[in-house]
Amino acid sequence: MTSDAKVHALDARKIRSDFPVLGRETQAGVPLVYLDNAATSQKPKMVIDSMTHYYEHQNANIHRGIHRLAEEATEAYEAARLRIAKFIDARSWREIIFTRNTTESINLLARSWGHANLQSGDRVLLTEMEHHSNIVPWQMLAAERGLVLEFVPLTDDGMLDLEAYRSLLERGPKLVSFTQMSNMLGTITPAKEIAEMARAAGALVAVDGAQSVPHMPVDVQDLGVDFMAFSAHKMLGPTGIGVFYGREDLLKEMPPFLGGGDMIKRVQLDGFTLNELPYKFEAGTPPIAEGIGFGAAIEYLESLGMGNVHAYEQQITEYALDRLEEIPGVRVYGPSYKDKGAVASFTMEGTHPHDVAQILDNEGIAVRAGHHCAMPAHEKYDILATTRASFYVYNTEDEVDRLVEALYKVKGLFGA
Ligand code: C6P
Repeated sequence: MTSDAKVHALDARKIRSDFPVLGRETQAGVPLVYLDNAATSQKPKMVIDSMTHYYEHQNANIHRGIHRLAEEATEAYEAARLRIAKFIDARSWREIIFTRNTTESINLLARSWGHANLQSGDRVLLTEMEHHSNIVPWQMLAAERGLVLEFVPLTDDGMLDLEAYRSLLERGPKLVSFTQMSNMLGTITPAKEIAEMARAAGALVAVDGAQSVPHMPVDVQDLGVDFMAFSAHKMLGPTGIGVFYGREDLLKEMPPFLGGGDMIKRVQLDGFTLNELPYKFEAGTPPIAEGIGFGAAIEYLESLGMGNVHAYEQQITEYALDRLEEIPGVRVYGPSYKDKGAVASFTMEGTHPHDVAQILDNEGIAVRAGHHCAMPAHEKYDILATTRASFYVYNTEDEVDRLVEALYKVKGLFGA
C-alpha cells in the first residue's frame, strides 16, 4: 500500500467530468446519484474511446492474422495484459489469464487445479462471507469428488474469526479460498496474514479480488497468494473480461479449462499439444475490445494512484456510515470504516430493502437491494436482504447527503 506520505486527496468533482453517464438526469428530473458501484462501476470516456478506436481503426482477430490490423490489435491487447501484470505485481505477464469475469476465473481454478489435485476427503476452506461465485464452484466439485468444504465463521461485527481459522487450518485443507473484501459487509480481510497462516499449514491460497483490486493497492507477491480472480467491469473497465492470476509454476502443471483454437500448438486427429501460458487457458477468440478497454481502465486508475483511491474511499465511507447511523432505525452491517471498503449494506426498521431501493430510484439514486449473491452472509445475521450503497472515486459527500435525505423520505412514507 502506498505510504501515507504519498497519498494525495482525489478531486471527485474533477474525476466526475470524465464519466459521461454521471452527467445524465434520471426520470426524477434530477442528476443521477450512482451508488451501485459494487455491482458494476461506471466507465470513463478514455475507456469508451479506447474501445471505439479499436473498432474504428484496428478491428481484427488477434494472435493468428499476419496483416497490419491483426498486428496492431494483438499489440494493443497484449499491452493491456502487461499493464495488468504490473498493476498487481505479477512476476510475469504469463501469469495473467484473461477470462470473462471473477466467476469464470474461480470456476477455472476449481475445474482445472481442483480436478487435478483434489481427491475424496480433501478439504477446501472458504469463509462465511464469500460471494456465491466462491462457494458454488467448490460445492459442485465437492459433490463430484467427495470433498469436505469448511467455512471460517464471522464475528458479530463482520470480521473473520481468526482463532477459528487457526483451528480449521489444523485439519489440513489443501486450499484456502477467501475474499479480500466482502461485497455485502465491506470487510477488508487481512489477506497477507491469512495467506501466511495458510502457507504455514501447507495449503495453497486463492483470493477473490473482485471488490479489492478495484479499490486498493494489491500486490500478489507481497500478499503471498497463489491465485487471484477479479473483473474489469468493477474497476472502470468493460463487462465481459476478467483475470485469473496464478503462480506460473502452478499454472504450468494445471490442465486446460476449455478446449479449442488458440490454446493448442498442434492438433492431429489422434490428439493435440498444448500452447504455452497464458494461451493454454484462453480457448477461442478472446474479448479483444474489452481487453483494450481494460488496459485503459488500469491506466486511468494508475493516474489516480491506488493508495489515493483507497484513502478517498475510506473518507467517504466514514462520512456515509456516520450519516446513515444517525437515522433512527437504520442498521449498517459489517465493521467500522477502518476495516471496511466503500460499501454500506443496511436495513431500515419497518421497511423492506427492495421498497427502500425503489423509493431511492424515484429520487434518482441507484442502489442495490437483495442478498447481493452473498446469502450465507445475510443468513449469519438473520436477514434475507439489505439495501446497499457502494461508492467509488467519483462519488461525493453531497451525494451521501442526498441519499440520507431520501432515506428520511422513506421513513416518512412508511411511518417507520
Ligand atoms: N458482485 C455485487 O453486486 P462477476 O459477476 O463474476 O464479475 O463477479 C462475481 C463476484 C465475485 N466476488 C465478489 C466479492 C463479488 O462482489 C462479485 C460480484 C456483484 O456485489 C454482483 S453479484
